[in-house]
Amino acid sequence: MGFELMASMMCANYGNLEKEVRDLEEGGIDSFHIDIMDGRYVPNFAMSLNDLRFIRSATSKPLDVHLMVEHPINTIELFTRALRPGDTIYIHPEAEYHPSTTLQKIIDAGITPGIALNPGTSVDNSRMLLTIVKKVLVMSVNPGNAGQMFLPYIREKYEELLAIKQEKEFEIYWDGACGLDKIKTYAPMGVKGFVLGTTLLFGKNRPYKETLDEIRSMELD
Ligand code: S6P
Ligand code: MG
Repeated sequence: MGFELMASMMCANYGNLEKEVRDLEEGGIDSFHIDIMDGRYVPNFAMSLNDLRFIRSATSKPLDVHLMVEHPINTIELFTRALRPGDTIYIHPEAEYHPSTTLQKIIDAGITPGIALNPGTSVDNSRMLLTIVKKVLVMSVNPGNAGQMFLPYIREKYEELLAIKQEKEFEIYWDGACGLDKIKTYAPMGVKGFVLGTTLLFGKNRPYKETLDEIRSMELD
């Protein structure tokens, strides 16, 4: 079974972002994960719209934009205009009064719609949205920072979503504290892609290609 690997670009070396993008591409990354934070919905600021625009211009691979902002509807056009068909925008449903309106704007702009579910957000709260979205990003850490500890109670949510997915059209993606063990177990169960940050890919003094090759050649459970 094929699975996708995404690079969490908030963990990249901003001293030479162009080289980071090139090395990741040459290493065989499938897409670039862009974490946008507003300092309100989460207590941090990560990447900017300008970082996003730069990465969009530096690669032909898809971009995965994870909006951790309050009321994304207020600024959604800034993001849809900076992206291309094939790119994805994830919103957090609880950050919006009417998440389906925002998702519709994403769809109308030709961008793939997704929702991100926090560790503390139940699937039930977003059940109707599962008929609209193409992707569900399941957070295995609380949103806001890289390098956090895996929260084991989210396992239940993966199982619930994997069961619902049989009758719907969305795919499930992993975000947060993703190690080899998680890919080994969850890829065969049907999780489609994994966001790689400090746990596995960045800050290891090891070429990205070596790590990505190791992941792809690993024997799955
Ligand atoms: C967290 C963010 C994530 C992190 C990723 C980093 O708010 O949405 O995408 O960047 O989790 O990976 P790691 O392995 O450092 O947890
Ligand atoms: Mg993210």
